[in-house]
Amino acid sequence: MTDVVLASLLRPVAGLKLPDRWLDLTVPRVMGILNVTPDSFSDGGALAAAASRRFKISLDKALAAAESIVLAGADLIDVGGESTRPGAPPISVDEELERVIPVISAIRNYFDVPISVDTSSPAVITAAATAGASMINDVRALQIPGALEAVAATNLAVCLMHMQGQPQSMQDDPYYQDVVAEVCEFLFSRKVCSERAGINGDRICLDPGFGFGKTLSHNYQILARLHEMHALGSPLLVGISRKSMIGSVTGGAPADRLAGSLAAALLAAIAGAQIIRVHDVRHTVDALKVFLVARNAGQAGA
Ligand code: 7PJ
Repeated sequence: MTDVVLASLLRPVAGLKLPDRWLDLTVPRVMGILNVTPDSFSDGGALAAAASRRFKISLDKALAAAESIVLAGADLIDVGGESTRPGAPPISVDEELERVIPVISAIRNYFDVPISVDTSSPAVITAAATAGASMINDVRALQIPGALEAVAATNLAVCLMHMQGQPQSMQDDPYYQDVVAEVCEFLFSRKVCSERAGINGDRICLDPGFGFGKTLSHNYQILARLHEMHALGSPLLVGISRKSMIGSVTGGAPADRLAGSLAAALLAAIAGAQIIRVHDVRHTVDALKVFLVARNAGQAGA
């Protein structure tokens, strides 16, 4: 009996409500990353470098990048204008609006893919909703004053992520007694705050925030115990792609971390993570196809 209760507590949530559709999460979904930052560590800021010369070029390039993400099989596309890598400088709201809103509108015009927007700013949240976004991906878990209300005033889904500290200093000396318990406590309290503010539970997903105020050991403890986080009762989103927790183990620059990233994506999928945020969409989609066929074969034989 205890096993049955435990199994139902840890059963992954089956879907997420987006404004215009129900995102079925009984199979793992892939979120493709589209950075529109000059200082993005993984693409060298190529898109925004073009933006500083002539905006139209940037928009064309952003659309081309979005197209390749969609053709590679992404289920969601995550547009981000603020770099949150360790030590990154903050940017102004105006600059963030200028970077992301035209890209959201353009993607919305050309593709049917749900758009997630990597932002913490209430003004960007509101503008992103108007421009046709489906989800807010907030590494600060809607803690900036006005952010909860801004999401609640829309019908957008939201991803609440855990971070210890702030991007500028989060890797200085991260400390936890029990990293999984503390991450879960934080996410649960942010979920409760969001629901109290009027955001329905079926619109919320949660993310442990790999690399955000965590040592290598913390990151791998979370990955190893990821399945426990289903007890939070929300879909789990994870971003491990090309991060230093991969590079520290395999060596290599971010662009050379594909195999390690795929191993981590697969481990997350086996643990029941429902949305995997990645740079290498095609390869991750392929890896997850193999995972799914094996999972279905196991279920058919059971
Ligand atoms: C994450 C993110 C993550 C969510 C970044 C990078 C650093 N959003 N934004 N989860 N990471 N939800 O892409 O490596 O792990 S920025």
